[in-house]
Amino acid sequence: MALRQAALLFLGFLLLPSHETTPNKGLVSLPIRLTVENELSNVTPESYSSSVLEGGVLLGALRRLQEAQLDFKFTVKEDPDFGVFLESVNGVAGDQHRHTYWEILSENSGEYTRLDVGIGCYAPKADEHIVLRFSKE
Ligand code: B12
Repeated sequence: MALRQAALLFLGFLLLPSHETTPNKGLVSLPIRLTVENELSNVTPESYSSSVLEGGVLLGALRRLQEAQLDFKFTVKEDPDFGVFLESVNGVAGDQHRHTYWEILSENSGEYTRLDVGIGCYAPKADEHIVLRFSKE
């Protein structure tokens, strides 16, 4: 009898989904808002909704959005010291010679704060409004 119970227990354990197959299990998904704007042209700002896992980084939210939304795309490049640099958004790329780049801000009650780390390190809070602004240095 004890052997049967042990066998059933073992079988149950085997059938349990592994961490890899359900990586998000138990983790809370936080909604965030994203606006893409261009300080250097008159293009109307685009607004999107995405989500990030609690404690997850902005890069994850951008990837999720890119997968879900055909009209949002971005590219990054790897910096040896600071990690992930946001290179282009919706086909518009920063250019070192023209001193243009994508600035990353957080907006709250009309106040804009420049993030002090890049998209690979910043962990957005629930309902945070992130602004990607094409700017000149
Ligand atoms: C100049 C500068 C910039 C310039 C770089 C272009 C240029 N014309 O050189 C611009 C304005 C584009 C820039 C942007 C940002 N920056 Co900056 N930047 C600097 C600064 C003051 C000097 C870098 C430099 O010239 N080094 C000398 C050259 C010879 O070395 P380098 O290795 O080639 O430098 C490159 C990297 O520093 C890279 N770079 C610059 N900033 C950032 C930020 C991130 C996240 C990454 C991955 C790479 C990166 O660009 C440089 C040129 O290619 C440093 C502070 C410092 N004293 O190092 C901050 C610094 C690197 N930046 C920082 C930040 C946070 C940002 C932004 C995220 C700010 C924002 N909220 O928008 C953005 C990046 C946004 C994005 N698109 O991903 C932080 C990074 C902190 C961190 N741990 O992630 C630093 C350390 C400033 C700080 N807060 O103390 N930055």
